[in-house]
Amino acid sequence: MSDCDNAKLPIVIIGGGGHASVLADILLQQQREIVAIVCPDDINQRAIFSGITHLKRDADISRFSADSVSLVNGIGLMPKSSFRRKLNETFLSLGYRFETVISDSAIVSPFCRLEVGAQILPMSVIQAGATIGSHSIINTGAIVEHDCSVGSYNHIAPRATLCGDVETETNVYIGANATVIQGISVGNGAVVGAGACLTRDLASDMIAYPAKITTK
Ligand code: JB3
Repeated sequence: MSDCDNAKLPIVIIGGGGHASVLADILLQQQREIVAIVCPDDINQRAIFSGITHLKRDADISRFSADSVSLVNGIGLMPKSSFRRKLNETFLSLGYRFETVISDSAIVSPFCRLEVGAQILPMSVIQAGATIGSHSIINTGAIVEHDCSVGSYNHIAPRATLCGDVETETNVYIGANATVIQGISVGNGAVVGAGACLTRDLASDMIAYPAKITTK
């Protein structure tokens, strides 16, 4: 099912905002050791991080050797943003590995494939035959139906639904509560707006907006 190795290394989380807090919550419930949160800003207002060492610079990650920790990128991927990917590529080039995070409440078919660094958040569903590309986020309550192929560095936002056989390329953003009907392809860097219903293929870098509802 997963490309991740099962060595339970201590975790370093990059980022200290909302997405990082959700990932920390999943990992702490799974009794994983989080040895540091790396974030330039104050994290004291988030109780979930209390007691965890706070490092302020990404360069501080080098205090841990690449083979002694597993990294979790806690910076969320927003439309057209490449920051999350750049950070990953920097640390991958230094020999670090990224943890595949799977919430205990997600429903993940044993017949799907999760590539390394994927983040599968609470109550999401990944059905048989689906593939989730490396470093993609399947956010809370999202549904990836049978035989979908989600590319790398995607964000499938909360409660979005990919019906069967949908294919997304790299760096795709599917907004909250959007629906992509069966068999549709979504190109690199494309965005499906929150609440939209995509019924035809979407080319690279295009944006699909939700239909406007007009009332008299
Ligand atoms: O849609 C949902 C459910 N969640 C969104 C998530 C996927 O993406 C959420 O609503 C946010 O819009 C976004 O969450 P994220 O990335 O956690 O955003 P924010 O809460 O603004 O936190 C960003 C964190 O990254 C902050 O703690 C920043 O200090 C930190 N940060 C910024 N630049 C950095 C850097 N951290 C590191 N390590 N290095 C940086 O260069």
